[in-house]
Amino acid sequence: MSRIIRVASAQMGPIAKSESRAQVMTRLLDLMNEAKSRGAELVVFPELALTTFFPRWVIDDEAELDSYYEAAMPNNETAPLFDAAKRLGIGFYIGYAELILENGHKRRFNTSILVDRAGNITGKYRKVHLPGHAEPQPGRAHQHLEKRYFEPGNLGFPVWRAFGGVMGMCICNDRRWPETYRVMGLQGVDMVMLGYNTPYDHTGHGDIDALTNFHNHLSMQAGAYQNATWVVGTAKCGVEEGSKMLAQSAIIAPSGEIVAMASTIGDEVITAAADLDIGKRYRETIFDFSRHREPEAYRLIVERKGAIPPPETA
Ligand code: ING
Repeated sequence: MSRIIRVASAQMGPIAKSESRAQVMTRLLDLMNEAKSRGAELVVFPELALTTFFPRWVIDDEAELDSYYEAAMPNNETAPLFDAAKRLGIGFYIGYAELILENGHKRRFNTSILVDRAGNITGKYRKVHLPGHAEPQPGRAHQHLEKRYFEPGNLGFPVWRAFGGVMGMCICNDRRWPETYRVMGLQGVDMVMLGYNTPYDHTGHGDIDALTNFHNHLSMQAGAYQNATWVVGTAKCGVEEGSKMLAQSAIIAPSGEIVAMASTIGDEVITAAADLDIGKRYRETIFDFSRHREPEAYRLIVERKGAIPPPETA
């Protein structure tokens, strides 16, 4: 019997700096209700879905910076989303800025959680690949200071048995790195959920930034196909505080095919009936890792951070 998950991607348009948690919550609840009305049992919200993408600015005032983080989850402002999930019987992925106190010190992560259909947190992930810089860069219209405001994630790439399958999470830039999908693929993941906030002016190189849309889907489609998994990628998009951000939220099958895609740059729900057994067929043939992978041959893939210097030319 096929394992079908009716999944929704709930794309969000811009969140203004001035938008309160309550105003954002209203939008999230509207999107969750729309997803439910279409039969979804799981909805994927974007990265940093509760606030504007604040790493585009230098923020020196600690109280102002802390205002973008959640010190607890759920909390008074976000509880309505958990209550709605329980009432509607729909689970969700949501990204947010996490602030914890550990041994009297503040630690900050770009985090996502997976919440089940009873409104309980099933899993947590903290973004590993932080793009951009820790120090402001001269000449940029918008900074990208995730390395200033977050630590690299310290939870690895776990997967969880939930929604009738094996579920995994990542966040935004993670989707560009093959290791992200492979670590979960080796754990038999059936569906990778991710949110993204992707500005069009990230690198400042016109030829690269002009391919932002192409590289977005290329990364997710390749990750899906090469690891026999569904990928649900949800954008926060549109022109947010002057920064133009990519939309194109998509639901991608283990074949690598895009089966649903957003067509606006605002709040929009897309859905698909994801047959998890499609991935199973790829894992039993082309990507049967136990039969076809040769780890001994991958000797250059060691725990290295940087590139391996090629041999000097003779
Ligand atoms: N944003 C972007 C992302 O990885 C980026 C940064 C944009 C990298 C364009 C490369 C090209 O989609 C976040 N938040 O990671």
